[in-house]
Amino acid sequence: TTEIHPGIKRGAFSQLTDADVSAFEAIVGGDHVIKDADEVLSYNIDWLRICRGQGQLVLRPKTTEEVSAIVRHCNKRRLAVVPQGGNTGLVGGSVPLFDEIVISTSRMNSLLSIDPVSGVLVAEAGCVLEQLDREAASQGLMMPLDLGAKGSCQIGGNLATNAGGLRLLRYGSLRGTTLGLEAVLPTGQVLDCLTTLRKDNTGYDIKQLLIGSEGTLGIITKAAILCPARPKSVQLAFLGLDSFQAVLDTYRLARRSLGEILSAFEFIDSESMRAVKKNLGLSCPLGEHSFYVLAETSGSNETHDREKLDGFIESVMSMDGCATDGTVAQDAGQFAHLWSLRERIVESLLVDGYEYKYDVSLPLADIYRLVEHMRTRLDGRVIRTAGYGHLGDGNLHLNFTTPKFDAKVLELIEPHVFDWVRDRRGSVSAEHGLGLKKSQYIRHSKADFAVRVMAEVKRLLDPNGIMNPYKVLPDE
Ligand code: FAD
Ligand code: S2G
Ligand code: ZN
Repeated sequence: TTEIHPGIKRGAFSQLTDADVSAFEAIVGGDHVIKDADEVLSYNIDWLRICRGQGQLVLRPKTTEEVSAIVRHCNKRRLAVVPQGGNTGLVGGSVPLFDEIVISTSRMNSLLSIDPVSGVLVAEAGCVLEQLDREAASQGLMMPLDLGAKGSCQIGGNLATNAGGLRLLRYGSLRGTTLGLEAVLPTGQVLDCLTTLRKDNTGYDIKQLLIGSEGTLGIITKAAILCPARPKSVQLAFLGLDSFQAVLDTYRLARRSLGEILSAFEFIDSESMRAVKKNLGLSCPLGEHSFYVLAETSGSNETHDREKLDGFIESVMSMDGCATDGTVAQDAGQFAHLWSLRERIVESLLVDGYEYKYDVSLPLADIYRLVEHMRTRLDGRVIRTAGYGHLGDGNLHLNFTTPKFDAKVLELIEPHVFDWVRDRRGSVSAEHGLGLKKSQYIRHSKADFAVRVMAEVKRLLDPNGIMNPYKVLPDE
């Protein structure tokens, strides 16, 4: 972290005392107050292993009441805290920067209810996404989001980061599929907005403030999510294309010919594919292409869906300069393998060494121009410049790798890449949030007055600034 943020100073928070530790033990029980340095270490290091904090204490509460009592104590004592779910966040938001106390939601993992008729699932924040999707499947439902991190990320963290993922194209964002939530505010007060109603137009929709707040406005403890019916038929086409224009033309065709059953449209460039093949030993069923596309359909009638998908593939293959190669997953194994080529890119890039990650929204026509521009700018300085992502959402994942952190490479990338995005009215963070790493670029995507209103809201809800300090809002 010091490599990335040499300038940030520890805020005027209290230091932890033995009396604090005893108070926490009285709240959650000694077994759930972690002081052992080795055990605490993993809670201080982020998934990318780039950020490493100096937190000395991890608390693992079981109930909302315990979270409330902990936060009330911390607020009174001005002890800084960082909420942590699955710790799969990619912007340094989930780990301490200095000695903040980690409040882990991992023990708050009860599924509270699923209504198979309305599709409403109510769960505690610490439920792992994949676990909830399994529970939903048992009722003929599915979670409205899917991420490569599903095996570890928790629904509380998904809400806090307003995670997008592979299904957003079809099911929208959590802002639309979250009906209610309960949270503990930085003063320790419990905010109960846990409705399960689809319509409730009574006053300001405060839950939306907490969604995407990355743990800076409170700790989400429960959520009510609207789950779609689990599709009876899911098909996956994997195409090889030789230009980004062909990727755009194929997407246009997919929207027109697959229409309502299109559930995901992801692209992978040749550098990304090389990384998963070389670094993870995964095989690609197609030959060498400049781009690969995964087009997934989810519907209720296999014959109908296959007919539409076959028709789409035929038109794409017959269109000049479009896809030159393609295959359709024939069974669950092939389906999972094709998706792993996309979902494991981030893991494959980590094998190169240090990963500089950029998650941006851009007008579709600009998406690959940025990759080519940066590839030229960094020519010879990096192992790889990889471009892939959620094309349907206009969301590019642009990653560079070097054997180890290189300050000169970072200087070549930032702020240039963010200026380039800002000049094309894109967003410097499409779905991962700002966390620690990108907070100083918030004004590249938000007007100054809007940032000032955010700071007012933060001051109102967190008067002592103890909730995940140094994150999201620039540290003025
Ligand atoms: P954490 O990493 O623990 O925390 C993330 C942030 O939320 C932190 O700021 C933390 O303080 C805060 N937080 C956590 N829990 C709570 C809570 N209960 N209340 C309040 N604040 C809380 N993200 C996407 O959007 N789309 C993707 O496609 C995607 N794919 C990924 C693939 C891989 C392999 C990996 C490693 C990550 C991916 N991510 C993706 C990023 C990450 O998984 C998401 O941001 C996820 O939502 C984080 O959930 P988490 O439980 O791990 O949260
Ligand atoms: C994805 C997470 C990993 C990355 O794979 O969709 O959101 O590489 C990303 O940024
Ligand atoms: Zn993503």
